[in-house]
Amino acid sequence: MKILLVDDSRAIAMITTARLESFGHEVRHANNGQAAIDMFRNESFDLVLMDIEMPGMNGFETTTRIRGLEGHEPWAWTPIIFVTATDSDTNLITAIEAGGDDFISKSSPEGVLQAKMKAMSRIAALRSRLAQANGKLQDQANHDGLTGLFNRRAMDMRIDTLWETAVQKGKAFSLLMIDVDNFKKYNDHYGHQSGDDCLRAVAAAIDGVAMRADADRLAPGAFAARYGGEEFSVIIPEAPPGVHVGVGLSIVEAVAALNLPHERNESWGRVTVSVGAVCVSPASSMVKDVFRQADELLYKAKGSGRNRCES
Ligand code: GH3
Ligand code: MG
Ligand code: MG
Ligand code: MG
Ligand code: MG
Repeated sequence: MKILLVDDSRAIAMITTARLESFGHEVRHANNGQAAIDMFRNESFDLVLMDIEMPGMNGFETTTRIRGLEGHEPWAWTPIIFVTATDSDTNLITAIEAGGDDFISKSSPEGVLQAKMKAMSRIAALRSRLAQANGKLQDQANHDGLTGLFNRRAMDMRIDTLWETAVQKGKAFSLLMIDVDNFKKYNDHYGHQSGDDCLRAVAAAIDGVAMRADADRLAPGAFAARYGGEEFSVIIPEAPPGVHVGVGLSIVEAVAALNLPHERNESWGRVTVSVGAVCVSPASSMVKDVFRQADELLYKAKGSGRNRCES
């Protein structure tokens, strides 16, 4: 285990470190509360052994502050065992209240610390597995399985936040709605499996345009999502004026440039998309209005021959 040892006494720290290292643990030492918090913020540990009496910030306060650090949600907590000279029930209660997990007296027999560390390492292993599983679930919940793009849910959630930010900063907000042309006919003609492959390729092309626009600082923060079925969207938060038009055109061109044959796509003969692109001031409109406007423009693009962007 990688252990953070917090103790103001250099002598105790040296003895404890030697003991723990002889059991194969890696030990880092902090000789006061603030140093411990700083180390904890920058590195991850499997266990913290925390002294209580220290000049300045004591062990309880240090622990409370460590537990309050961002990104240290209860399920991801690193176990903290208090190690102290005074063995009292009051200290145990305060230790747990402060966010500690266990308490041990400096005068406890050798094996007790070992046993408690073993118990804590089991819990730590469980916590880290939970954190991993949670991360994976989070990822799955936000991404579309077919294309790997953000899904509708993730997009809706991000929009709410981005919208608020744009309102606060007085910036414009852009939405592009993108729909594959005559895709039902594509499925009918080439089969559903090929339809899926086609959607993946189109998604990658759209994503590529959004990522490039973001990377080039042309449309900072631009991202693509699968809105549903054969419909995609691109959000440009804090959109510089006019940028949505260029991004929309680039998407139309990027998809056509894939040169995926689509015999039944009327005059185009290959896979194409239609785009409706809007840019609004969020202070004077609502999210649903932006979607309605983008839909109307998309409908217009469909009506005027497809393979184009209306803005
Ligand atoms: P338009 O140019 O007007 O958009 O015509 P369209 O045929 O593309 O539009 P329509 O809404 O009639 O058909 C969309 C089709 O997209 C129907 C549906 O089966 C297909 N589709 C939606 N999701 C998927 C998917 O995940 N995989 C495949 N292969 N097809 C899908
Ligand atoms: Mg001390
Ligand atoms: Mg559609
Ligand atoms: Mg449709
Ligand atoms: Mg379509």
